[in-house]
Amino acid sequence: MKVGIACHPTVGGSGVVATELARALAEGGDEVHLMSYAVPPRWTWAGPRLFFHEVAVAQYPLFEYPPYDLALATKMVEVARQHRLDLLHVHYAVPNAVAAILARQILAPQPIKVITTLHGTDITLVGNDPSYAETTRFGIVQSDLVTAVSEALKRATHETFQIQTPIEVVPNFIDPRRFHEAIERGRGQRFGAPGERILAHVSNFRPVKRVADVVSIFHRVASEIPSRLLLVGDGPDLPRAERQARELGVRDRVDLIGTVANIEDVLAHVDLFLLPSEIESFGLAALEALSCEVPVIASDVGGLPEVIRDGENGYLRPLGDVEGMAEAALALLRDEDRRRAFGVAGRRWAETRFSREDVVARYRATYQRVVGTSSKRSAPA
Ligand code: GMT
Repeated sequence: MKVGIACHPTVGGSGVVATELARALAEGGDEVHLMSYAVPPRWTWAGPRLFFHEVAVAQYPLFEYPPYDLALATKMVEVARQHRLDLLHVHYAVPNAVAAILARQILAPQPIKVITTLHGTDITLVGNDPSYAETTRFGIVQSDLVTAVSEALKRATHETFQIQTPIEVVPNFIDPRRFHEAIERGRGQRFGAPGERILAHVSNFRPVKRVADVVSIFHRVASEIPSRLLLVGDGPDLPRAERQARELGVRDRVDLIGTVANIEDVLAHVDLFLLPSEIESFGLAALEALSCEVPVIASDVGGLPEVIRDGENGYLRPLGDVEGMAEAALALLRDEDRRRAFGVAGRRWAETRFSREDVVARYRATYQRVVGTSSKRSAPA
């Protein structure tokens, strides 16, 4: 199969999933052309069937906002014509789905299918904004097939847009080998002083992640047991988190790691992962923590209960329940046998439910199914 994949190259799970999927498909024999305005963070060369096409956005003094969606659609047309693509698989509906529908229209009569994978904020925060809602809805209903990364996101999409479009749930995935190797590499080494417990949070530090809750939970934990907090990633709320840590008197126990490509090598040294998000359609960062045998304390929202099993590999607490999350964290950190058992259970769960092999096979099956059907080109919205 010849597949074009479009994604956002910024730090965020959707770009990670698109890049990892591109690599897995290419390794499995498909020809994959990834399109974006920059190389995504986890991009590595994976052999002769994997290509990157940069979407160049022409600047002109007339444009205060250069039209990226048009440049992307143009690139899709160009790549699809040159390489005779069978389908375009876009990750994150805004604006990638509409760009793909436009490309499909321009390419006619050359047949090409459009699959849109919804990731979360493209529905819950951005796509439902009045300035994007109608075009997001159009992109979804006009796609030949739509997938969502969780049941919760599927429900949210149907409710938000009041549509009946069938949506297939294909979850995010991890490559168990990567995490297994990192655990092995990390054995016998530790961050911090002897006896210190290590908590971590990985995100793009946007308001939806509630980083203030992360720092408050850590402050509460650190007041009872020696511990450190690793803040991994970057984003607008990171300076505020740093300020909060200083005000609470724990700044010297908070390490800012920045954005890293080999997240598994950090997680391999972590005792507990915190994800108290406001909304989270899936929580790829939580899945990566579980894969490294790190239990997760998170808010009971969105798709997180589909990834974290309360009382088995972590704890879910109501949104904003900082005290409850701190108590849960302390309970695990004070009981090393239970923490380890949660860690082992988490990794087993991640490997059986979210393994790269199974999930990529599901995507491949959807490709084969959709390429064999007639296009939605003129379907009513
Ligand atoms: O978290 C974000 O705001 C970024 C967004 C993205 O582009 O990656 O994340 C969403 O997609 C991830 C990959 O499917 C999911 O794991 C995240 O849960 C989801 N974020 C939210 O729903 C807030």
